[in-house]
Amino acid sequence: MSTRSLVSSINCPHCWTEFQPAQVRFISEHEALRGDAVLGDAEQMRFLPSRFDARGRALDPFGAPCTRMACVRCHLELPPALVEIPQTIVSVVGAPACGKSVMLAAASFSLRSGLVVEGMHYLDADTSLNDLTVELESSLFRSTTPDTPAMIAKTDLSGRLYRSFRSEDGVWTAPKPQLFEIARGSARRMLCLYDNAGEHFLPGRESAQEPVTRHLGVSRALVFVVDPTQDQRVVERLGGRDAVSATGGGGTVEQRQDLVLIEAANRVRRLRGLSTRDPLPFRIVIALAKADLWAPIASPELADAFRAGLGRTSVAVPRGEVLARVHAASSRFLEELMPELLATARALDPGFRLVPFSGLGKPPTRDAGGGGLRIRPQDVRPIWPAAPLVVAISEAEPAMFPEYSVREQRAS
Ligand SMILES: Nc1nc2c(ncn2[C@@H]2O[C@H](COP(=O)(O)OP(=O)(O)O)[C@@H](O)[C@H]2O)c(=O)[nH]1
Ligand SMILES: [Mg+2]
Repeated sequence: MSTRSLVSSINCPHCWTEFQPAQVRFISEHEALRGDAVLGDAEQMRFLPSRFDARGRALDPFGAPCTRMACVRCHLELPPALVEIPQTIVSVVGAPACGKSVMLAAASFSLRSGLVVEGMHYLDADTSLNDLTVELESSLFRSTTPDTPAMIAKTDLSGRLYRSFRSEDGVWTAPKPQLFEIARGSARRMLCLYDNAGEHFLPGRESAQEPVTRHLGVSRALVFVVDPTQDQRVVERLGGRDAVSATGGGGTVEQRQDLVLIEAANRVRRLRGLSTRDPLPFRIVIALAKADLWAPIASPELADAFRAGLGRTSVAVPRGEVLARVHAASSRFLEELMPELLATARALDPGFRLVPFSGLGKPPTRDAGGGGLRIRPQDVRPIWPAAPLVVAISEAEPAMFPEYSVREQRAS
């Protein structure tokens, strides 16, 4: 029998309870064991095994061998790899309609292609759990009708994206994690992401029993998605509200995205018991979305990289020195048009990183019928869609991605 090395502790990706691998519950297989105290009558009973068969499988009270595992507290199923591979939770946060869902779909689709980072493998850890990402990808990136215009639906505030469980202290809601196994050389990590609705990050929107943004208390990096086209000053430079909102920009919304960032940082501190003087426990990566729209007014270099309609896809993460130049150019752009966002980021994390990207690569259009914005899947040309996530993972796991760490950039 091969020896397995276990992680020292697991953070449940559903409810974030921390526990030791030896405490993991198993999901019973015998049909007489239907009904679970936490998940209700429709689910198989969860149990802490005391008997195992010769192959090391847990035996349920009726003697059936079991291999599916579940969390100690919420009893929701865990991919078995979680007991062996350390987990990296990355929080993706941003105001409503800033482009989070499009980014997640474009990033996971391109990461699967193997073309994003040399030598990096990326697999779904659990296809049934990852149905959200798979569904997001299928509307724009794997469409069976690539010439029919489509768009990703607005992320629900409740419903399918969340599951409920009962614990001693009431009924809780947990967002569905999307889990990927990433491997490079001999290093392996479980990457855990969530697609929250942007409304959940607006100040005052979190309730205790619906801890849908509580991943901020355990995550190893923060990807804060900013849509520059939601800012009035950018809107003016791009020809006004109507022009911007007709191309996928946030021309009709006016949100103080710097306040959403402050709210996220406050939640990070509150959930970890940090004082306002303590530095944040991770790096902030600011993902500047929809660069196809605003790069032309930002700098010639960015304009060149993101020229809309150029018809080329570029999913590989740019090299460290390109990332450094793009950070500097984006910083000058924000300094001029969104200085309070830049100042907020700098105050929260002096080492913050700016990474522009475009999930669609070109603007969607409104169909003649006056419906919503759509784009033909065959026209989608993501540019650097996974770069913000990869930079965030490289900040959390620098040994795995040395070429994107800041140390490397400064040396070059
Ligand atoms: N021009 C352009 N528009 C985008 C892009 N990504 C998203 N959009 C538009 O922004 C809208 C909101 O995007 P979505 O990902 O649903 O935002 P979320 O609320 O943050 O998840 C979409 O319906 C598109 O119209 C992009 O890369 N370029
Ligand atoms: Mg969304």
